[in-house]
Amino acid sequence: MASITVPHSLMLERILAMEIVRVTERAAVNAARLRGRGEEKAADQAAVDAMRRELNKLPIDGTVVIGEGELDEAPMLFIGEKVGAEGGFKVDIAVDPLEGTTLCAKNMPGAIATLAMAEHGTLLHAPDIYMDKIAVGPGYPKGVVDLDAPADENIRALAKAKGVKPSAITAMVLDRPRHADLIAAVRKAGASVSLITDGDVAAVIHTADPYKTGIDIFLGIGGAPEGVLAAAALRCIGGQMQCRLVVDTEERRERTAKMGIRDPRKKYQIEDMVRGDCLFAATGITDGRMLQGVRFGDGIVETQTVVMRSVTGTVRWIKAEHRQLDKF
Ligand code: VTB
Repeated sequence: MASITVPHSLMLERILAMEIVRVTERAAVNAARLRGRGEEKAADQAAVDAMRRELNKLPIDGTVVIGEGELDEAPMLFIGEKVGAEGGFKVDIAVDPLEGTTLCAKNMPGAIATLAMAEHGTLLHAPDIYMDKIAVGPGYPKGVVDLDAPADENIRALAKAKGVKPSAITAMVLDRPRHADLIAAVRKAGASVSLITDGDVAAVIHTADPYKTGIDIFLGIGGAPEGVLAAAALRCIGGQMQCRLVVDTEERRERTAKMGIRDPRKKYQIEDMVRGDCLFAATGITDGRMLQGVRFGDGIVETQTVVMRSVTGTVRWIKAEHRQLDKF
């Protein structure tokens, strides 16, 4: 019989790609039970509890590097927390058990449970501050858009590279007063702006498939932890992303330094935020452009998850019917 030699670490990583689906599924189901109740904290806690429980069943020696905050402010899945069953594969984990707490509390589209996993020491330890971001999908020449270029220039460059007029480009931007000038500039360049109230991890991922999502580019300032998660997804599916932390106060400078970041003005590329191969998973909590939310049926709970693996670039859309969620 022919034997195939696959390194142990690669086999484990391949198995984990399926295992992490269970983690985001459980977090999504728990949060979904609290959809529309106006209780952001309770829904977040429910997602955190489930995610932590499931992570602790995995054969990993994991460290949370992007999590719910520092130890003193987050009781669970805090930055630096160890997760996983003993003696496993050494990994770093970025989690956002409930990305879009407000979306879930108001039962609005786009809340997801998400995580990324990578070899130990390869994920950027981003503080929970703002990050300026620009992202486009795969297939464009490298450097087609630039974080430091004016928005109208980026729109024109992207349109040219896509072979369309700027009017055929749609930019997704978080609906915040801080983006007033940015939104005006994008519109002035002729492009359309699709505003979202929350959920910029999914927004960045949308750029990878403009035909399906209608989104060509993500622009603007969102959370830094969300930036690292989105970078992990783009590392798997392709695309370009540039980011820079917004370190505008002394307090933020200190927190950034505490994370081991020496140059707070650094312009990050995807490879700086996710330095090796990674896994990414997200499960829908409420219905969104990308994922269907959790459906509670008669004895069946349905979830939809996307899971990606950078080693092969495989993207799986997993629709699951859970019949006995309370069993191990
Ligand atoms: C964004 C958004 C997230 O935080 O990253 C945002 O995509 C940034 O913070 O869903 P502000 O709300 O202060 O603008 C979230 O809303 C998550 O909290």
